[in-house]
Amino acid sequence: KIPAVAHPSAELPSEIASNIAYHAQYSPHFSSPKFDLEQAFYATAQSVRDNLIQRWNDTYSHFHKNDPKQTYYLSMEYLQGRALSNAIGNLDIKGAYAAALTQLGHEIEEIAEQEKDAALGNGGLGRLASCFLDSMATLNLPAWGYGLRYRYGLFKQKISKDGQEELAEDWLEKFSPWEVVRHDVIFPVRFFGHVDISPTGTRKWVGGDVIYALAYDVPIPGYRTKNTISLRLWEAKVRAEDFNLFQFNDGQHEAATQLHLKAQQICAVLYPGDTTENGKILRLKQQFFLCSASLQDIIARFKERRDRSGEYEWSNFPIKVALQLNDTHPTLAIPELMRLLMDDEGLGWDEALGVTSRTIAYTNHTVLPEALEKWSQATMWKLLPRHMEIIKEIDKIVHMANLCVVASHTVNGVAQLHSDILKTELFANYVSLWPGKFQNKTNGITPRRWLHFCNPELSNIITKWLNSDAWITNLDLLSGLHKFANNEELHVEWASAKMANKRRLAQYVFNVAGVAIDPDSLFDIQIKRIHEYKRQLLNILGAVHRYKKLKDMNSEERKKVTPRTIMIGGKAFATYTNAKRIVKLVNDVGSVVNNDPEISNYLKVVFVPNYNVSVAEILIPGSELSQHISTAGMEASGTSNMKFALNGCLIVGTLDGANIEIREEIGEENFFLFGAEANEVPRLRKERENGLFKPDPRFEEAKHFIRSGAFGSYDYSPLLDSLEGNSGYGRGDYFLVGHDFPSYMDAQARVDEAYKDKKRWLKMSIMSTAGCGKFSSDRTIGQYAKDIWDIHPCQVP
Ligand code: 26R
Repeated sequence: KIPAVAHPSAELPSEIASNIAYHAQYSPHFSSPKFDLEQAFYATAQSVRDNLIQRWNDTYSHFHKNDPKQTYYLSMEYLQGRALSNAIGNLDIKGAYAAALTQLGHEIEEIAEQEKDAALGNGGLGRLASCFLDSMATLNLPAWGYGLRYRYGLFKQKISKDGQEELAEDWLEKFSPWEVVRHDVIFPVRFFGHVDISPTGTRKWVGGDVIYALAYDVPIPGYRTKNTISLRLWEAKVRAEDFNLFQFNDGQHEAATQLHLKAQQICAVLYPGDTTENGKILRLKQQFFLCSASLQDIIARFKERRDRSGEYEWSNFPIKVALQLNDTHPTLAIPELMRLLMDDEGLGWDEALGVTSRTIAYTNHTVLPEALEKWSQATMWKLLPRHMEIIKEIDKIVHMANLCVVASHTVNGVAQLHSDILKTELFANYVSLWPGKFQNKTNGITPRRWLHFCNPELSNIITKWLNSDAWITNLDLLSGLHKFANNEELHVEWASAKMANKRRLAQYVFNVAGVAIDPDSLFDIQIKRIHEYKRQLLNILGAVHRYKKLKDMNSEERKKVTPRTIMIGGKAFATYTNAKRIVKLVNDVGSVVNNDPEISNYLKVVFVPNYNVSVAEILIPGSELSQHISTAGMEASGTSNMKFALNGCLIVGTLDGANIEIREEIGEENFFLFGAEANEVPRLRKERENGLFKPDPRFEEAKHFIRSGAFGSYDYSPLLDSLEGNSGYGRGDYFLVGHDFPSYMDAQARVDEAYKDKKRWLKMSIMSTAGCGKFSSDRTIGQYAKDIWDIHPCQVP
């Protein structure tokens, strides 16, 4: 029997149970009224969503009434992960929901695990956008996210004997309980066509295909505040008028549904392959779709609020609207805003450019040449003829980053070193022109998801020792732990939390990789996109050398070795051949090492499949050492380094990206540093090219061991040759794996020594957490709000 329906924001477990039961009964998503894990998840999520909708509507009304300046964050990627425990946690109602589910015969943890990750992104940039949304909501800032509702998320990674296989990730298979479709929020977006010029000289973009953008909203609750903001995701649609019923009945089914197909393609996947011309056009279509729909929406809201308060002035637009471009992917917002202002609103060029550049700011996330977007003019003239006219007027070639620098008021990098490199290298020519335009905003992470929710054991200990949980929204308070760094009582608690997390992680690894790992061994983790500059190859060569050394020892010598479990996880872009070879190599090394009975007590090498946000939430709390070992100057910031350090994990790393600032904050004695510095890299590359490099014998041994076939018959020579001089596959070891190898091995030896001294290790671990105050995304977003957006909190009472 189903109890009476209670108010959606019920707080009593019995009322919540009744809400959940209501959804299990009346939400028509499943045919039979079972209440198994899956159905219980959907019913629970819908009950939480009801609760959020009230706060969400209140927030929108409050913003609408107060009409503050608002930030719109434009991003092609969001890596939201799971939402249920995050929402319950941010609303601070976990206890009541857990009790309600117990009443209904379920456990909240098990229910939460039913949820599929929303993986509408591929890496750091996407997860940063999601952490930013959490902070914007928590800081009560009038801010929104805009993105695309991809039909399939980032691919699912399967590991077979051939290495990585990609499968479509059907995250919407059984619907998402979080999104709300807004049937009244729909805008036309044009592609192709031509520019008509009237006798008076005004220009109008006409013809081509018109596809509609329909809004799907996802609620983003703040932590311990009523404020709940929106992530608005656009889906591509066609109208009934575009369905040619006559043609269809005439048997021309394809012709009649052509536009439907084009619409479907736009939001099918994130980063469709762009080696073909068709692929490039589709990428540009996606980017323009996001920009055009979002701008129409923003302008509609601006007009609605201006109409209410009297006449609207376009010069007020930048006083009400801040647009942040998450990398160059939404650059087309610049010419689209110009076009809307000039062709639809009748502004002149100078006026339109003034409004545009005062509205838009741009964040750069990479200096890698292959990741800097450049588009062929021919393609752009075809797809967006009017925008090309505008772009040509602003700049001569379609280099997206340059266009952003020219047409924005602020450009920022994402860590101090990266922002410095932008000024001295990538954008050096612009600095003299606009010295005040360039800023640094060191990245951050949300301490809610990345400590409080994913590591409740440690969170409780911190709260107990700080006598308050205020650190959750004021992360600088973690520095209060410094004075307990040598406290033995804290050491016992700290170690036991870590052990609990290690056991959970070991169980997970056994389930997904079938490898039994020892929770008493040192857990060493590297998880991130697989890329040559991130140097997973350095890690695995180090592991191979460690294995070889162990093989050469007798059993007495081995007993003195610190046992290690090396875990590597991450996805390789489907067409990135060397990255896929690295995935296969890690797996092949693991197969041999983990099945070697002599060695198995001292070393395990595990590839953790299908790395994503939820997997990170299990791995990071259980980590003791993590590797952030990019070639100096190449990792713009990195954000998992912050997550690991926050969870008391030590870092072996280079002086790159945010590593530098983390090391500064936690103390150099608590960081295992190695490798060349960014300013040495060009010289070292040159020396390598000129044959002046003398490889360390350990580096030669490790490569030789792989070439000898010790890890199977697969031909790894193309991969290993990339570490050699400039011949054949050789690319002169562009990423300096060879140069940094000896200092990497030395740093790893220091790790082994430090781990033997439990007290010292625990102290370093506590110092890591204590020093992480700076790396809250609340701090980062506070700085964007003040220094770039000029927006202020607008809290729902
Ligand atoms: C369009 C295509 C070429 C493309 C290039 C690069 C698509 C996506 C990317 C992703 C890049 C921009 C990215 O994720 N960068 C990461 O941003 C993080 C957040 O700022 C940084 O921490 C991280 O160092 C950086 O690699």
